[in-house]
Amino acid sequence: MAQFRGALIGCGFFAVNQMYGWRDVEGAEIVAICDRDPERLKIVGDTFGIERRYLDASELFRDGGFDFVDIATTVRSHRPLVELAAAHRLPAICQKPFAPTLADAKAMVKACRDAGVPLMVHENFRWQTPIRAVREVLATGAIGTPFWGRFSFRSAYDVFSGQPYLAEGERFIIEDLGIHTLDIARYILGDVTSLTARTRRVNPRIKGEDVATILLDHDSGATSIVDVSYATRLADEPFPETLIELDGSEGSIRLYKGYRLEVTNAAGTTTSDVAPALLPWASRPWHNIQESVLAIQQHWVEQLRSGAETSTSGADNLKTFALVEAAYASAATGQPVDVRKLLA
Ligand code: NAD
Ligand code: 89V
Repeated sequence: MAQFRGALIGCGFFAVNQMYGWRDVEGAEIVAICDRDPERLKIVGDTFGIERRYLDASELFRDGGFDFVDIATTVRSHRPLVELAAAHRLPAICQKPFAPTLADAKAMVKACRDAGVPLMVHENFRWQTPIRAVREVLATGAIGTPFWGRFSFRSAYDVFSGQPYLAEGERFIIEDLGIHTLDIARYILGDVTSLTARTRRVNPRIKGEDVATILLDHDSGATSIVDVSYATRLADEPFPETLIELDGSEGSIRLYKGYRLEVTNAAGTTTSDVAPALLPWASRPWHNIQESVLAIQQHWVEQLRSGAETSTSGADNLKTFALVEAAYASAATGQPVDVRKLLA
């Protein structure tokens, strides 16, 4: 099978998962890496045996010798790096959050479209085993037509120890974590017409909001709630599980903590274990996320080979990113926001 050659830019905290993922993916390998921090470049280069190492992304692109680029840097560099990839007519994967603003994200989609190259946002949460299990049950019609949902991520996990920059931004939980939860809401219940959001900051040691409650109106007529918190101390810490409740015309679905899926309808209640695999390189509690990294990267290779659009293409992710912008706008004004206007 033909092997796609990739270059990875950004060798930080999360990129290590992506590098393990690439090691396991069938049909692709990373042949070059880049980070402006020589220490990170050395750690990742030595760990994964990558000889071609660059401190500067322009030099990496100038030398070439790869078929796609995987951008694993933090958000400020996403637009310039995606535009660099487009300028070199190279397919690109870009980590979430897609961009600092929706205007930047739209420009990135246009740059890749104009260059005729695929762009995928590394929005991996919809690739988690339990999330896919919920969507599969829904697709069987077991609960009829869904009319209400709740997508909930509440935790007191110290996310700042691994990602200290999260404490420093004006925006925190919606942009960093809620973006995943909003994407899951779209993935399960479809696109959104309008939303209303409330936020607050509980932890005084951080700059941005660490609690958000968002009410979504879906195209289908369903209503859902996305609620996220890093200020919720629980007896049994659920990080990084997204819990889901869905009510439909014929029954209900519940995804409980511990990856327990419960489906109730006229036939009764069935319960199943939808826990993710613990990959050899993964560690609890991150294994759910780590498995989804492998899954999304394998999906990228398959779509690259077939020429089909990826599930979380740039164009698709604009609709998730618009929810992030809408949530901040709604929280600031106290008013609902028409999401369709942002996307027009
Ligand atoms: P990090 O700060 O640990 O790593 C980023 C690395 O990129 C750093 O080593 C930095 O030196 C390098 N870098 C930044 N700009 C660069 C540039 N222009 N050229 C070359 N190198 C550059 O950050 P992180 O925690 O690994 O997060 C990276 C991205 O991954 C963020 O966008 C974050 O939101 C995302 N992330 C996603 C998930 C997920 O589940 N999808 C989880 C964690 C982080
Ligand atoms: O997605 C992220 O960037 C991470 C985490 C998975 C912990 O939310 O912050």
